[in-house]
Amino acid sequence: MKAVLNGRPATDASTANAAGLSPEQLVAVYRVMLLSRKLDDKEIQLKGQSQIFFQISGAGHEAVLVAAGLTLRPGYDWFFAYYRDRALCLQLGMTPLDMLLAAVGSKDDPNSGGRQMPSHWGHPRLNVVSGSSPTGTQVLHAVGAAEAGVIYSRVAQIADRQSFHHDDEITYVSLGEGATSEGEFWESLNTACTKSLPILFLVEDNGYAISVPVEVQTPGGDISRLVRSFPGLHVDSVDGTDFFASLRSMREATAYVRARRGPAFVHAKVTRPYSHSLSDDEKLYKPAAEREAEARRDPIRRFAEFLKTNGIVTDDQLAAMTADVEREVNEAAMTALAAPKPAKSTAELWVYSPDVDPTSPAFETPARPEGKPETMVGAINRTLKDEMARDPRIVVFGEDVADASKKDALKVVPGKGGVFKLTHGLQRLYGDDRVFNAPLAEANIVGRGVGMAVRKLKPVVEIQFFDYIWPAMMQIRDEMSMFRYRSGNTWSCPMVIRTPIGGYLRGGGPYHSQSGESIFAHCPGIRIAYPSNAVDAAGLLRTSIRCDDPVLFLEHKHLYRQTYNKGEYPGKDFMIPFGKASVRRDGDHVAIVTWGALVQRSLVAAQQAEKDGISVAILDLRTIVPYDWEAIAALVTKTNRVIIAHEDQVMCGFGAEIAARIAGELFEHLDAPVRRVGALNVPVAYCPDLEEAILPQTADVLKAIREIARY
Ligand SMILES: Cc1ncc(C[n+]2csc(CCOP(=O)(O)OP(=O)(O)O)c2C)c(N)n1
Repeated sequence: MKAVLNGRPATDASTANAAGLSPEQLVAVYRVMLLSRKLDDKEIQLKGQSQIFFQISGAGHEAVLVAAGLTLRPGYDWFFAYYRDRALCLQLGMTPLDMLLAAVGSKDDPNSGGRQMPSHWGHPRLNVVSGSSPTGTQVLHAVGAAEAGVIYSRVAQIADRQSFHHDDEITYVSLGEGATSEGEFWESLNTACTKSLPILFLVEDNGYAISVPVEVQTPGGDISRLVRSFPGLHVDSVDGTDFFASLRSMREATAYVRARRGPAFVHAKVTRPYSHSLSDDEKLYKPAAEREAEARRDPIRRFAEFLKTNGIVTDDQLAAMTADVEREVNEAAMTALAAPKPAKSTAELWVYSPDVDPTSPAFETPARPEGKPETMVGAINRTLKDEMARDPRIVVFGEDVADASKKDALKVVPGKGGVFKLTHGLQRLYGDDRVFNAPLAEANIVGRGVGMAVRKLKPVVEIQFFDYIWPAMMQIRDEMSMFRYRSGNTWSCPMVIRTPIGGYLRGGGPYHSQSGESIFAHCPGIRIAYPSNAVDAAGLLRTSIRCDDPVLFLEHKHLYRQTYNKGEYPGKDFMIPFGKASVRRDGDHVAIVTWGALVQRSLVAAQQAEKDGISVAILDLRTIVPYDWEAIAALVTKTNRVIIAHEDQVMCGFGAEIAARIAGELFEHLDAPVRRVGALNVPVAYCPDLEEAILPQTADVLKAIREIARY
């Protein structure tokens, strides 16, 4: 006779036979599910005792996750796992100790070395990539990782590419139904389908995002219904508390993806018996009847019932297994509690690569000037061409960066190559697999770059205008900058974001004139280069590409084609180390620390001040992170008067940081107040007269020089 659960018959042995699993395998499945639940229980107990500091459970999600883990291949496929994916990670090979070391924040935690909350999985040997906490960012990393596999399979010039991918690999990514409301989710489906990528989406739908029910997130309350119209996407909806239904669904989905028929999407309905986290109490918003109905669908209870009903285990054997699992969990907890915490002295480790130091002399290579003077556009374009020839792992993508996406068109047109033509000719030289257009979606561009960089490609992406970088801010601030730190130096995503910045366009208006380097300087983990001339642009871009950290490479639009900053292309190995400012003018009375478009304005102002007998030194910082403190200190010590001149607003501009440091560390060398020159605290207006009033001009710099010189 069949047992009845929640109005449905429990799966019988014939279903199990059809799944091709032996009794021993079925028992092993149950044990992983139970282990996952008991680990949650243990963590909840430890949190109650203040022995761990955060807990979020995978309870209710175990059946579909063990099914996924059985179907996918650890260390072969790639995994971007949601915080509920404890059972998946156990099935893939993570141990209870690996998990509890994260909970206690131990230095030996393989997920993060005590830097990231527990249940944010990461395990290099298994290809489980470090997870973060923003709910939807991982889907774009997964797209980039899946794309990386495709690129490795196609770009024959990558010498050791066979060791970086498998022809039938799958990238798995999971998320909650709430997270499908994030724009990044839709951006990821777009690219997964336009490029027919080998990626498997698993939406674990427990009906709530904290307290918000699915019908508030999703029109009609059913995400799989909405995504069915995506071309080429295999879509299935399944009861994720039913192990056998989940296994069937996962097998179908993975077969589809492995056969390279396209991406797959599995929508699994699960439960969430332990509230959202320990900070949440679902009784506040979920009625008792609903909770009781969920309890009847509990996957562990259902599977235990199946095993008993079909004579695979007895009650006594189940009890013995439970005791054994509890013993294993307790032992792991004892070991984890005794494990060492990271020393306080290590707090600053792993913000940047410990292996490659872009400030070192290795990045100081001589210029070998070639040919006639180039504009900054020419210098950057040639640097990209030479670097792409040197390293076939470099991929370039962004909006409009390709010459022509349509293959037939490329034969008969000159090619676009970027709205400012910085990437012109790259697609023609290096092919569509390495140079391609992205959809009009900035998070998509940066998020995919992160996923590719994690798999050791070198993305050099373009954000078309600095003014439109903001949709990518989550990816930049919470992902790109933190990957290395949050994973304890286990994962990293060295990549370059090139973007045109700044104003002085006479008509650029509020949305084509923005500055804002200080905003990114406030994100530990990113390096920022900001060249003011063609030769520096070539040298700094090469260093950006060859270094092992994420770099924001700021290209001033107004400086792209000036004649005053042209220079001979300095050759295909020329590099400038980061953190080395350039003294553009020596002087005795006043020092100006500057960068970008203010370098030229300061030079002109200095020439004028010279006529008044004021000798002005000018330091072009060239990189904002890191910045050359020694050079600043040397000039301040010499002149005893300093101005910091930048295009960005004075308020919270990067000059504030430098001024504060000078005041704090060089006070006794100052004969005058530290003066800042920058934009008014307003957006940059369209009308050229207003723009002129808003952005700092040569006359503003000259005025500051004269004022400061009077002290
Ligand atoms: C971008 C972002 N916004 C808000 C949060 C806070 N937050 C954490 S989990 C969560 C709900 C997620 O719901 P869902 O995706 O359905 O997954 P579930 O927790 O239900 O498994 C929210 C709002 C966050 N982590 N990230």
